[in-house]
Amino acid sequence: MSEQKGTYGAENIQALEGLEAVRKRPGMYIGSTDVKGLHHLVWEVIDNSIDEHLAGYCTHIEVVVNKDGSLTVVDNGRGIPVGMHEKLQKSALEVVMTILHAGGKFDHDTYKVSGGLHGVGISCVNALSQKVRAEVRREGKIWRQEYERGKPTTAVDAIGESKETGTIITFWPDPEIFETLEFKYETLANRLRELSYLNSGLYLNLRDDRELDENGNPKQETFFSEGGLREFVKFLDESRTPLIDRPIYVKAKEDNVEVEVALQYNTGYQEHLFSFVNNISTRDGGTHEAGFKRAITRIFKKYGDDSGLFTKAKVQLSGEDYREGLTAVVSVKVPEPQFKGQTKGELGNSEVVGIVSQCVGDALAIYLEENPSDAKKIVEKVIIAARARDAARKARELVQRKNILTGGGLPGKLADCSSRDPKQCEIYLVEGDSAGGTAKQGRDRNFQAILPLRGKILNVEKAMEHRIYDNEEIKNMFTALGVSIEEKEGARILNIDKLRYHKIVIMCDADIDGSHIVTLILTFFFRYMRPLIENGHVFIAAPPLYRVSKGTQFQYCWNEIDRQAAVDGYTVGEKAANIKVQRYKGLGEMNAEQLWETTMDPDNRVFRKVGIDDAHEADRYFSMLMGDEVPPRRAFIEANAKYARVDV
Ligand code: 0RA
Repeated sequence: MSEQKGTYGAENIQALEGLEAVRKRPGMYIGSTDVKGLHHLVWEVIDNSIDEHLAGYCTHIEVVVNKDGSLTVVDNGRGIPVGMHEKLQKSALEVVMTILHAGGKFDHDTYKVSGGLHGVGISCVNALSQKVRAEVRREGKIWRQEYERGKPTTAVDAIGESKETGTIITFWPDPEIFETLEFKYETLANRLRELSYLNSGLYLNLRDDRELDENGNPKQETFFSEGGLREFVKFLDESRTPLIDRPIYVKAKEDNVEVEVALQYNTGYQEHLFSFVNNISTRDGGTHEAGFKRAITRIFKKYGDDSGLFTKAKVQLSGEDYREGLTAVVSVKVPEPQFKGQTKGELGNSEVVGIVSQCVGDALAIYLEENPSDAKKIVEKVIIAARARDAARKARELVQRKNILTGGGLPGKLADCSSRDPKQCEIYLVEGDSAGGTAKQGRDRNFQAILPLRGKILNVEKAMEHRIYDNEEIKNMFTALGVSIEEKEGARILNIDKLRYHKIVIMCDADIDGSHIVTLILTFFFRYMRPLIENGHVFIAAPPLYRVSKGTQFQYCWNEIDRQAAVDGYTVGEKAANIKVQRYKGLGEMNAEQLWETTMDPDNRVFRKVGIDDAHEADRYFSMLMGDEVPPRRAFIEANAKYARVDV
């Protein structure tokens, strides 16, 4: 624990606005009222506890999902102040809980770095909950107050004595506000894991009391990291082969900006860069990422030039080449972060570029000095990357030029649709020529195109880029979709201006092999056509698993529960006679009409929309699935549930 920082009492908290606004426009404060918004409430409460940790007063945080659907966050921080707020003549606890923006960020002694994107204050959680209970251990006592939809229903009562300090917040999210009230264990676990890496030394415990195992114990996990970002990078690269023994680690502070970075090179070809500002993921990067990239290029370029390795290699280098096979996490703590961009996922503070570049550059230079063999390995890899990029560009240009020469000809295997309005058009990427044939017969040719893909497409996670453009199936996808890769200042950009179909549907068998092919195709999209996923163009078709029939009546079923219900429905009295349950293993078992009815007809079909909800989780999964190690892959495919089911 750090030194005592002068106590922060009730007088530091100012009042700003009321809570009605939050209930009227919840989206403005927490983004949305869906499952994402629901979890935003949790992040908000945890952020406050994390602030206590950052201030040096909190070592343990526990999150409990309660049986009754409420959620509790317990911390051993200082406890929310309970003294009288002079101006408002109310307990500070009541002020913090019921007045918007009345956090603790009002004088400059209080160094609050968490929040930022969240940062709407715990009062928002109160406003959007049908009930909240706050329990504070402080000044020798246990204090409690309760609220309903943001309004106190009790006084701040002293209900007992305690020598400890800390805060316990329990909230029941309001069904009038949220579309769903169900907290997701995996979502909570992923965030707590991330927070443990970002805040080394902090214990984060998660317990789910809704579900008990066969011994009657709740599901629970503790997240704790001694090594912080170093361990984060190892976790991300779990299924890759490292180039150097251990991650390079940087920690420094300049002008009140804390910079922490860990980086590792692996034998692969992808760049995996994750950045955070005040513990919040910045998906779209920003000035801290820019500073990091600048340092990487500057330091390795100098090393390559000074050592003569670059002159000898005679290659043109670009910034990207320095980051091939690089996995890095950049975490900065900035006192007053400015978030930019539509989703506020980008850091805007311009002073941060120079600070990060300087801190990382200095540390890297020393590292390379002290570890010359690592330096050489990395620079040699950079040279290989530059050569490969050159080869990839040539291969790509060849494919793209050929297209132009043949009049932009579409692949011979494509059965195109007649509509030319991309908004209405759909393309089905179908595994195998035989299922492709059935789909061609079954489709509505006005707006549905079929592109059969032969067997397993290339595993792009393991292949070098130029090999990808040699692959027939991949070339077909580029030309059929009408998208192309362009290079701007050394960076590859996917041009989707001429996208020919706004729905791209992956249609594979509903078995393990089928889901393997789905993941292969998705890996390809994730790596090379990510904007199509980001813009919501990619879907996975879900063929039914069963056809339950009795006489001329029949029903398609997508899961076990429906199958059972269908069988029950056809069971007269105790008699289940003449009920036939057909299990569909592959698309090939359906005729054209059945395929249309169940999987392609917009009125009946079920699609899963592919999204990048949690970029680095997805990234890790893809690497795990397609990387060097096999065992984690199967487990994932079998548990495969990363994609939300939607009806389209
Ligand atoms: C305002 C001021 C101080 C702490 C907090 C709020 C606080 C809020 C939460 C929410 C969950 N856990 C929390 N822990 C603390 C500073 C207190 C001081 O100076 O003693």
